[in-house]
Amino acid sequence: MFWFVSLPTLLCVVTVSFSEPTTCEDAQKACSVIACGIPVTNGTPGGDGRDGAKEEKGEPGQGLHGLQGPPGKLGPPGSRGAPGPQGVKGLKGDHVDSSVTETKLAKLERELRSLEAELDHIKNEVHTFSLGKRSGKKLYVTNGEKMPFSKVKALCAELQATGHHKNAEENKAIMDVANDHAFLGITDEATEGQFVYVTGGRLTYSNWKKDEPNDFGSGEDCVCLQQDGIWNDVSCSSSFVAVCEFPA
Ligand SMILES: [Ca+2]
Ligand SMILES: [Ca+2]
Repeated sequence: MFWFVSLPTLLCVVTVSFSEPTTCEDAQKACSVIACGIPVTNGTPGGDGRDGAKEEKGEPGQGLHGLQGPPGKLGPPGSRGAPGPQGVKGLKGDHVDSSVTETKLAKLERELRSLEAELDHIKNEVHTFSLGKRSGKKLYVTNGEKMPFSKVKALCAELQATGHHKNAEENKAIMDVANDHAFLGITDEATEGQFVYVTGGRLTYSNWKKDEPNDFGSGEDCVCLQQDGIWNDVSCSSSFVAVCEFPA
């Protein structure tokens, strides 16, 4: 009888008797014929030998870079972003409206014409009620108040009065409008005894009382027109009617 004992690396074919050898050596001793060897069978096909072991990645090459190509096509528009925060409110601008300007100008013109008419009316009233007296091209006006000469000068300057009487007719006009003793715009404050107009210039007409001007007492540097039309030098601090002269 033949037993085949298969082992991973050893196949032992033994022709033996009924005694039971445990190894080939035992069988060699016990068997008349012993054949020992490695069984040969057909193996799997080998590789083609081309695939070697994978090597590590090599260093970059040293060749020249090519020129940069043209820009690519414009991509599609992106989605609309969220609205930003509200800005600060700006200052109110100037509104130019020519129609408004013309309206204002027309209103000013109407007011100017109204003032001119009112001024003419006042001039007529002054003349009618003897608050003023016209003489030639001059108009003499008074408010009827008595005051020191310094206030008379300030009042007439504020009213932009001009000039002073320079003849008998104008002297009478002042006498009539004042209806009292009045200051004339004449003084010798700058040089004693040398009377001049307060607006400048030497006198071209005078109507002094006898023995005047006498610079009486502590001094008299202003001139008073008496109700009889003659002149007397008096103290500038005395109070007499103020009369101012305007072009008629
Ligand atoms: Ca004097
Ligand atoms: Ca005098």
